[in-house]
Amino acid sequence: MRPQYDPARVESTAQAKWLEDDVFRAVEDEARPKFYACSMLPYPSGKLHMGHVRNYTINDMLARHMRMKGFNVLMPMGWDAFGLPAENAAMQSGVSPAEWTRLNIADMKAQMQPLGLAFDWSREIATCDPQYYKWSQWFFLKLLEKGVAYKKTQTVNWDPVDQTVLANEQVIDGRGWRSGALVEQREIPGYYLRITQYAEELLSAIDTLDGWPDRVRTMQRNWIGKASGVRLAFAHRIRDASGQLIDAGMLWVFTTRVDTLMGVTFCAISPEHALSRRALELDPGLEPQVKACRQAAEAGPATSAQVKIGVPSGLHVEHPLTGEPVALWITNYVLSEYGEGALMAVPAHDERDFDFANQYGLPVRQVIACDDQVYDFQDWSDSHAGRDGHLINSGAYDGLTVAQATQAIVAALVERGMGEEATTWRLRDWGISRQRYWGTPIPIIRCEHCGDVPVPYSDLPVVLPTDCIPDGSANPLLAHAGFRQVACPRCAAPALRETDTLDTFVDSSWYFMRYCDPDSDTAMVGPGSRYWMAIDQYIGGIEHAVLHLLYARFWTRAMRDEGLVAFSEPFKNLFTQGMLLRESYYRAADDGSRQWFYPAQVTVQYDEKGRPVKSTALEDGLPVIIGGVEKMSKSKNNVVEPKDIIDRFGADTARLFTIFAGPPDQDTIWSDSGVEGAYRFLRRLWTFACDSQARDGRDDGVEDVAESRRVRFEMHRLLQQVNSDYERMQYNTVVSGAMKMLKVLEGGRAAGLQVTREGMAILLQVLNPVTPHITQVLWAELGFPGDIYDSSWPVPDNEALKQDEVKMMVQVNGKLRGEILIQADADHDAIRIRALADPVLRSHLEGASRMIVVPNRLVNFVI
Ligand code: ANZ
Ligand code: ZN
Repeated sequence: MRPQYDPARVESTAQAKWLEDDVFRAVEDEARPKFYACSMLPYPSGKLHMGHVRNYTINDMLARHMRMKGFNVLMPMGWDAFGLPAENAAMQSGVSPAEWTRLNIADMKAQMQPLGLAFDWSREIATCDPQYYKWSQWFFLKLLEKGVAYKKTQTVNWDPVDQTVLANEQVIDGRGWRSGALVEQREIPGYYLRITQYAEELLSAIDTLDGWPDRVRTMQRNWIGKASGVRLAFAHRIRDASGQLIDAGMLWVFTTRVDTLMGVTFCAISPEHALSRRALELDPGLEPQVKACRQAAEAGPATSAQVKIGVPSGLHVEHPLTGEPVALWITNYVLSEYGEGALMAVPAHDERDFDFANQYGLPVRQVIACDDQVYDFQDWSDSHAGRDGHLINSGAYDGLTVAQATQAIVAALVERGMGEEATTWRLRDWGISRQRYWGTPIPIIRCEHCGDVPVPYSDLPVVLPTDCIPDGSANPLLAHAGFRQVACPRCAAPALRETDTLDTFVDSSWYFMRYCDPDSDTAMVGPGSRYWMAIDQYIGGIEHAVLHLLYARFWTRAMRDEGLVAFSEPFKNLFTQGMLLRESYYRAADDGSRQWFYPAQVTVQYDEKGRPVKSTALEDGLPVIIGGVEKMSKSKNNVVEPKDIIDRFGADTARLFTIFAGPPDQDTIWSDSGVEGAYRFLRRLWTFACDSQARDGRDDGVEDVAESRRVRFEMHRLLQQVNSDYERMQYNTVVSGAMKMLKVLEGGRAAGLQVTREGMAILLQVLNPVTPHITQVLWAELGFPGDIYDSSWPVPDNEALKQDEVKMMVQVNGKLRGEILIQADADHDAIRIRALADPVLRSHLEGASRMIVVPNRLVNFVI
């Protein structure tokens, strides 16, 4: 054994073995319990960053740990290979998105390889592979047959200069990111998936996801946004140009607080509402203000913090209970897609209405009071919005509690035919058409005679041409004659292929099932998915907590209803890892821009608590602003390159540090000294192994029995702790547990040889999932049997955990009276007998009726 730890050598030795024995290929085996551990598939940006290292190490630890516990483990990897960045790169570099993506995948895979992750690469998929997206197309057609997929017009961001549709993130301050042109809203046709049909089920099943973080479950609930309330009508006599009453003379609104109906001081509608359009016809002078509302509404949902604007429409509606006229306002804060696209405003009890009323001087009428308190409404905090008051200023309803009033008012509305109980959802159907090139082609052919014709199943996949280089203007497929011009599958007349592609969220909604049957060309999913699914542990970032997870849950149900799978929830357990952060430093230029410094370019002074207080640049000694700890980002020059760390210290150190740095589910600050500490620990481990091997050779036979017992006790106690940390995925304390184990072994050199060897085996095994290379090589060097990654996970030995005798304090009525030596974990009777056997104690114990025991430490007799 070499006396020096040489990570490069160790790591290539270990990896050569995995490759040669194809160790991580997962094979279905009904006789063994399975464990499917999966990371959210990465976008092949080409650059592996430390965040990836952390995520995949977490995944890897789980997979290796479960394997050693006897599970048949699957840990696959693949690529979310469609999407906008490839098109942007193509514009800059002239390389086609297909080529760019292919190179990036190869690059990223090469950067992952040194990390020693136990992926089964034989199952690798890329979503841009026709063999994969063929099945997304196939399933889309199935959904279309069933009516779960359907077509309707949608509003999109249209760049009039580039003649292209823009994604929301490509619109910056209302202008196209490339052309700078003012973006228009256009209505164009697109395909939708009826996720709303599954809303109730998607919501109620959240309760069963007890392996998910609570905050993600809450985010899912909020996104689905079920609200129970009342739909009610304000009557009106507003007619359209042809003299017809608009909406049969009813303005419908949705409210969750019908008890506040007598507090309504105006009604509000969105600019898209039919009555808004009529108001504009009647008074064209409203146009500029309505347009401003429309633009403000498009800029984003009006949360209570956002500006609310509005204009009186000049129209009135009638209060359903009092018949009084109520002014109708057109505003930006009414969502056209929520509820009825209209609301009854109760400024006294709804904050959004309150802000708006204040701004436009509209009346505020309090109708709910607690303890008869009347509010002065200087600002919102003076008011009361709760449901625990009773009614005032509400005529016949005065004095009723909120619950009673709700019942009574609903009854009155129902009787008049002016209202009913109703449920509204925030969730909208999922628009899946993207007017982009680099995505899964939507398998539809547009025929002049037959309309939209589905591509016959036998003609799938519709292969995306890979020779296009987008230039930022219209979708290049429009000009691609070879792709676009086809014969209509129905009437054979010349027709045009759909050029829209599927939202990349479609690709990521079921890739994890495809890993189970990656090569099947006769079915979307097969026997593999029956064996492996559902995923036992899904791992990914909190940024996907809403859309990706919701879409995948929906898509899985749609597959279930097609008879393809037998389960509804794809992810039994979900782990959301934290981000890696690092300090950032900058100087502000006169134009407000920032010049970012690398941490290596500055010196920092810290206060006594270790907080950075002052920083100067090395190059000129002048001050630099401390930008705080931020997510690692290239633009802020605070990225750590995995390659640099691996080259200097090896992959085991990189893995060890990113795991040790903090709880894996929390954001963690990177520290260079931490990396060096991790490296030193591995060197110490190596040195200790060398020493113990040398000692093994001598087998001196000297053993201090008490010391042996102490070392075994400590090691098994730590093993107990580490095991429970593994179960909770508290991997950072797994590492600190292993560090303590090494200390115990180093300090216990007088223990017997067998005890040291046993301890060493435990230490190598618990560290193996974190640092698989060094532990594997040492395992072999020290002559332990078999391969460490197939050894069985160590269990604490109860014998070792028994402490022979412990000293217990004896109190009587809380006063210390003496102590006894007794077998550890003795029961109450044994403790009483031992205490009574002591002549001094016995004299104090007369009449003792009760005893309180703190195990192994203290007993208190109560007289
Ligand atoms: C009167 C009222 C009084 C309301 C009150 C609330 C409190 P949430 O609260 O999110 O569950 N609303 C209805 N339709 C809307 C639309 N299209 N755009 C914006 N807001 C709309 O949603 C229900 C409440 O949101 C409804 O109850 C309505 O305001 C408002 F003290 O009606 B409420
Ligand atoms: Zn046709």
